[in-house]
Amino acid sequence: MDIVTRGFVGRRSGGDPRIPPGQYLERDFPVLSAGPTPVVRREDWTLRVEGVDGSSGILSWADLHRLPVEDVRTDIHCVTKWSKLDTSWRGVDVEAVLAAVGVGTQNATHVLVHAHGGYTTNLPLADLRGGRAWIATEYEGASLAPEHGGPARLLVPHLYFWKSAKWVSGLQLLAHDRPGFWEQLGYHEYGDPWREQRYVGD
Ligand SMILES: Nc1nc2c(c(=O)[nH]1)N[C@H]1C(S)=C(S)[C@@H](COP(=O)(O)O)O[C@H]1N2
Ligand SMILES: [Mo]
Repeated sequence: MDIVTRGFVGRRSGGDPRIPPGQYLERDFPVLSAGPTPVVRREDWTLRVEGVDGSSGILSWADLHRLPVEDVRTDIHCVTKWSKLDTSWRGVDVEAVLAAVGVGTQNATHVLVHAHGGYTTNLPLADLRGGRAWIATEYEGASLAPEHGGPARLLVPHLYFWKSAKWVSGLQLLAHDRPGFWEQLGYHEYGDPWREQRYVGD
């Protein structure tokens, strides 16, 4: 029964194998924010990385732009069931950010990501490493719009999009997992769209 249902959804979305189970193809770019769009000027933007031992380092907008930038073409998947294919971004690999701030990652297993406005989300440190996560500052060739997280957001496209914190302000390294905003409200601690990990227990 499960297989029949998924097959049907697959045909409805054009049968594109890049659309995960239960998702549909979206051509617009919906805005999903749990609160108002905070006004964060580039010159005020900072990213604070805090280690398990309390050590910390801060990156300014200028610091971020001294790091190598990458162009990323990727699909994104929101837990509210839209997926968008072939989106293009420009950003800095989180791996390069961690190396630049020089905060030790030993003993860290997870990260609580912080954003201006108070939003948080958690994920394993490993998912921010290995060229799979970026601090994104451009979308489709233009500065990232404020409602989509400008001046800078996290981009972790292999997980549901709620993990990609807009207006990112901090990466807090943790020795134990700790739930973020949606995770405290019953959303999955990991959120793999290919395994439909929408809610706790999925
Ligand atoms: N700071 C912050 N980041 C956030 C959110 C939010 O409410 N606040 N919403 C999340 C959710 S649920 C999704 S689907 C995406 C939406 O990004 P978009 O508005 O650019 O489509 O941002 C994620 N990052
Ligand atoms: Mo979402």
